[in-house]
Parts: sequence; C-alpha cells; structure tokens
Amino acid sequence: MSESALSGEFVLEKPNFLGLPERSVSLEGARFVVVPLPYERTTSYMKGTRLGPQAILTASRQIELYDEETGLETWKAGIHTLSPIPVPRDPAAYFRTISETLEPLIRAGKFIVAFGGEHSVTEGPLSAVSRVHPKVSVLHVDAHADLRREYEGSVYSHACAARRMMEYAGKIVQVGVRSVSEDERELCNSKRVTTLLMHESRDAAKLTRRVLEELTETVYVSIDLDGLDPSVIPGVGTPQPGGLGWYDLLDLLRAVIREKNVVACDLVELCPLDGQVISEFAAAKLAYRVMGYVHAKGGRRNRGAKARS
Ligand SMILES: [Mn+2]
Repeated sequence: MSESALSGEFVLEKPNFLGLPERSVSLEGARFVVVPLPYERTTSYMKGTRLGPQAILTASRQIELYDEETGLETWKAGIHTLSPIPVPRDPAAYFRTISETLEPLIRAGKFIVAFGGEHSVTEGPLSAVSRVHPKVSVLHVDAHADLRREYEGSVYSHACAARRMMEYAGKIVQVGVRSVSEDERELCNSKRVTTLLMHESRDAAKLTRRVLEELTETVYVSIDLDGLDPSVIPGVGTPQPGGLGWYDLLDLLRAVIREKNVVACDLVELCPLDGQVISEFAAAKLAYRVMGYVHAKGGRRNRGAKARS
C-alpha cells in the first residue's frame, strides 16, 4: 500500500493511520486527528503499553478503507496523524503539552482519537476538551474502576485514571467494570460517578439506555481496551476475565455517538503480544468504526439541515 514499498526502496515513513499517504491528510483539512501517546511509567503487571500506538498504526494498514457497517469511506473526511509528542520526565508537563497541542484542534471542531500508552494519558486530551466544553462527561469503558487517589506513590498511576478524570469532568459513567478495590467502592455510584458493574449489566440494550440517561450532552469516550472481553483483545496490561463483547461495545458506542455530542475518544492500555496481531488490529478497527459513526452522524445532520432550510 505504501508508495515506498511500490517503488522498491526503503524509506522510513511517518506512520499514518490506515497508511494514508501524507499529502492526503493535511491537518487543516482533516475531520479526525489521530494522536499517538506512547507513554508508560506506572504499568503494574504486563509491560509494553508504550508500544501500543505504533502497533495500532501498523495494524491499521490492514483495514479496508470501506467500512462495511456504516457503508462509508470515512477516510475521505480526512484523517491526520500527529507525530508522537516526546515524553519528558515529569508526567504533568507531558499531559500539559498534549493538552496545549490539542485544545486549538478541538476548538476548530476536529474529532480527536488518541492511542495510549497507559491510561494516565487520558488526562492530556480530556483536559483540553474540558477547557472547550466545561460540561463534558466521560463514558469510561474499563475492567477496572481506576478510582484510587494514588497508587504506588503516584497520582498519575494508570490505576488512578478515572480519579484524574474527575478533575476535568463533572460526571463519569463507567461500563465493563469487574474489578473494584474496597476503598474505591464509596466513589462508585456516588454523585459524580456511575459504575455499571459488568455482572449486573449483561443486557446490552438496558446498559445503553442507562448510559444515555447518565451522560451529559457533550461526551468524551475513554476506552481502556481491557473493558472488552479478552477473547476480543487479549493484549492488555492488566487483563480480567469477562467483559464487553465486540458487538456490545459497538452497539453502545453507536448509540452514544448518535444521541450525544461525542467530541473525542481515546483507546488505551494496548499491550502488543508476540506472535499475534488480533489485539492491535481490533483496536485499530474499533477506532475506525468510531470515526465512521461520527462521520455518519455528520452526514445525517447536514442532510437534515438542508431539508429544513
Ligand atoms: Mn483497566
């Protein structure tokens, strides 16, 4: 697919989502901006989430540009891939740099798709979104509640991701959760956090209705890939049995994107496994499908606007 491969010489290319050639994906013209965040500091079990963004970008070259579910060629709306932002020693400085980079793009109405890296990276794009949309709420897909104030001495631990989200969003709605510590329990289903435990939400249609009731109008979607069943994505840093099926998650995301104003999402905690590619491929396909749902909605809205005028 790449031009360098066709010409037979090896050229190190900037890895673009879907392998799109650089000239087709200017930042100015793009509806979607892919943000690789290869940050890993505090993983506590399997190491390797820093390799996640590159693995997703590489796998994305294998995706059909035509999306068989939406019937769209979403890439034609423009998907620009940013170069990875260098990771400094201080996590707060890193998240600030990400935030400052993304804020003008969000103001310009571009849809951000960030790839982690460990779950701590959510702080970067979410803080940028919250400055543009102060009433944002978060749909948080995860096997873990991630509500600890600090973990192993750091407030920026991946185990504190949802607690950090509360700094930027008034409401967090958690789905797929099947691992909660005793001290996280009091925050679960408190005023600002709705935790829909996996074993109590096996009916996907009911789950979707509940999520739509709890979210505000403007939504940030944070997907820790361990929220999915490990049969869909086995390559994650801290796997848990059970979880959302592929189609359960798609049904939920399709409904939320249709009913709410989803402005950005992240897919985090991918930890590539040796000898298999299903995890990064599924993550890449999930990201493209999310873009497809957003693009499909834009099309409907535009047609609706024309019909009314
Ligand atoms: Mn998790």
